[in-house]
Amino acid sequence: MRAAARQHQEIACAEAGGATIRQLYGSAPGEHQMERRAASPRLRLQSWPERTPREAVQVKASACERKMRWRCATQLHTMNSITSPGVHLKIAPFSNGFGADVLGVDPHLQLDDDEIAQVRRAWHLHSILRFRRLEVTPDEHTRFSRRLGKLHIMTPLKFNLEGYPEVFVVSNASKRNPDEPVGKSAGEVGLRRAGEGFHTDGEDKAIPNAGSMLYAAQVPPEKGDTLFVDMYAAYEALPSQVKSLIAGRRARYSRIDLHPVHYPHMDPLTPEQKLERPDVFHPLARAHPYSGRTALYIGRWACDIEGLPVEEGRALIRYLQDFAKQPKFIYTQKWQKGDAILWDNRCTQHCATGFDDERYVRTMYRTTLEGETPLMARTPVRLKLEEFA
Ligand SMILES: O=C(O)CCC(=O)C(=O)O
Ligand SMILES: [Fe+2]
Repeated sequence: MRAAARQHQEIACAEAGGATIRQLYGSAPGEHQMERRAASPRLRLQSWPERTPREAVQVKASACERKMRWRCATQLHTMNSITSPGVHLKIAPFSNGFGADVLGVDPHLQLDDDEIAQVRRAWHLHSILRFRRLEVTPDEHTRFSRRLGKLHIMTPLKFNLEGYPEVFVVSNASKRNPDEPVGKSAGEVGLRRAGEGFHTDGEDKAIPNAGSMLYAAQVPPEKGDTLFVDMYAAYEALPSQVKSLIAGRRARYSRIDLHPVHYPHMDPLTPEQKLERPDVFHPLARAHPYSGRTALYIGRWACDIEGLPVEEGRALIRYLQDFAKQPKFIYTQKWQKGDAILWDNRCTQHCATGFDDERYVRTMYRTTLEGETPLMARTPVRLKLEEFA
């Protein structure tokens, strides 16, 4: 065997040869270690399809090149947007490039076409954009969002703002007096305690939402933060064996199976609602249609993994969810009234955190952008499970 071919085989072997899923996760991150379970003796992971050494090198080189190009583009964009004359907005990235402030923006979000193009570019580069000191009406909020893409109308309609079906309301305010929390009685103006658990909007639908823009109309004096995860960074940091393991694989998302788990306090789904929310399958390694980068795509409605025994799939999902929750991937938004965050659901996850909702009111308005079918990322090595003969 030629040296290069042997080396290639050794790499494939080191990444995949004979390892069980349990062995691959030996070093689970964070405090939530994956439940230890007996590894199935029938599973064997092998590299597939075989790549020639030349192909393997090419794939690695082009991935490197893409990363370099992306870094250069990010830096150039940042420099240009801060210094170029004639560009109205300033894009000030947060310290690690995940997230950026949009400065110099009109408080009513009246932007010209160049500024919209600038916002769109910055959004694709930084994944989340923060706008501060806005004073937008629901009309201005929807008009601005619509310039970024087609708007999605959330169902059930009862949580949307009256007269504005495109504005979804996250709130614990009482309908009788919107300055008061609803407390234990019924009759709040929007969906209360929405999104408490890491997720991406619409992950349980065949066409998840591309983005969302959340505007803080009323905030509590403490807590009620929103956490955002950089899922590009999470993907990039995954051990190579895990990247190989998830390559080409899809998770099953099930509102039907997980509704009782995530919403035990709510009514069970009706047969009609179940028909409206059938299970869907999405790639675990997702290619962003505009940046071309690969993000880890996993959220709280993921149940198990196509082609893996149920328990193995669940363990892998738990591992990936815990991996993504590491503080190093998280930006915490501490809301002030008038803040808005525009996020990209294709490469981030988010999670609302609690506050004293019997004492304070928190009212957030969200517009939601229609998305596209998630793209499977092309990756250098795919693994398939084989049974021992
Ligand atoms: O209220 C929040 O912090 C976020 C809620 C949420 O998940 C959403 O609006 O998509
Ligand atoms: Fe959400």
